[in-house]
Amino acid sequence: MEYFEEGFDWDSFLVPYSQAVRELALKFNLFKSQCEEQDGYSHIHYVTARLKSVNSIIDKAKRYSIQLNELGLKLNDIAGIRLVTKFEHDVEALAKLIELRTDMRAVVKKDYFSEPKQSGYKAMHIIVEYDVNTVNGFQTVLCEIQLRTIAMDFWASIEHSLKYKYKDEMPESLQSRLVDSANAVMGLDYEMGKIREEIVAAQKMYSQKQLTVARIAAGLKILSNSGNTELYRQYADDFSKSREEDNILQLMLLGKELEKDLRELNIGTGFLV
Ligand code: 0O2
Repeated sequence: MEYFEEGFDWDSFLVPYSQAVRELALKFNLFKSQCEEQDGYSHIHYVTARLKSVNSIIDKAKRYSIQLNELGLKLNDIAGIRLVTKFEHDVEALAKLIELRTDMRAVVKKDYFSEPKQSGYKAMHIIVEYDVNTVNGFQTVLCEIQLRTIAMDFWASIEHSLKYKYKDEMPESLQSRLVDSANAVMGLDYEMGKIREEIVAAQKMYSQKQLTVARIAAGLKILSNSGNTELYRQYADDFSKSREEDNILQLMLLGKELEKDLRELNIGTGFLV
């Protein structure tokens, strides 16, 4: 099969995929930060994105006997997004959220959670159709969104490089050690899942505290710049005390009061605690 035909321009072919990868990475990163700001917790721990290299595309196309003119329809991971989560629970929640999105259409779901691969690989893959508008017009491309836990991501990245090193000739002893370590990963994910609620609550409290402290500090700066020295001193003292006592409730109340006073003084528009 010839993958370097005259007239076939790989760079142009990859433009919409490259755009899809960048747009989707941005969207999922925004989703992550909005959830953190709003709820103090995001199902996404981090996002990675990659465009498959021409070399890997050709290798895979050869493996599956995919013709050059069939790549767009039959190779669904040219554009790849990976959403790494802390817990398996987050994977399920994210899969549901992806299916509800209106800017992409989930067309295939591969559930390697219910049925892990023989290698030990455990993840959820969702193939979506995604519309891009490039300078050359509109195009719908397929993109593979992989959802996996941080523990499985660690295992998979190691296993992937070993697979790359050994191709199809990985020694059996190494294969079986990898299966053992995949089982250990599954055990870890299971154990962490059991204390998930406690961990999530602690994280929410921590980010709520960070946010409140940052906002009070911003409010205090506004107050200081406005010349209300006495009120500033009073708030600054209460702020230091609440911080020292590590009293989140007191900090939140202080923030609310500061917000009210700034409003009444007609300064610091947009300051919210
Ligand atoms: P890269 O470098 O990530 O692009 P395939 O399993 O690839 O022959 P299919 O049906 O397209 O066929 O695959 P699937 O199940 O959707 O998986 C594609 C991608 O999932 C792989 O991409 C890997 O990223 C990941 N993956 C699947 N199985 C395993 C596994 O056993 N171990 C690891 N580490 N990753 C896996 P590529 O093309 O391999 O590579």
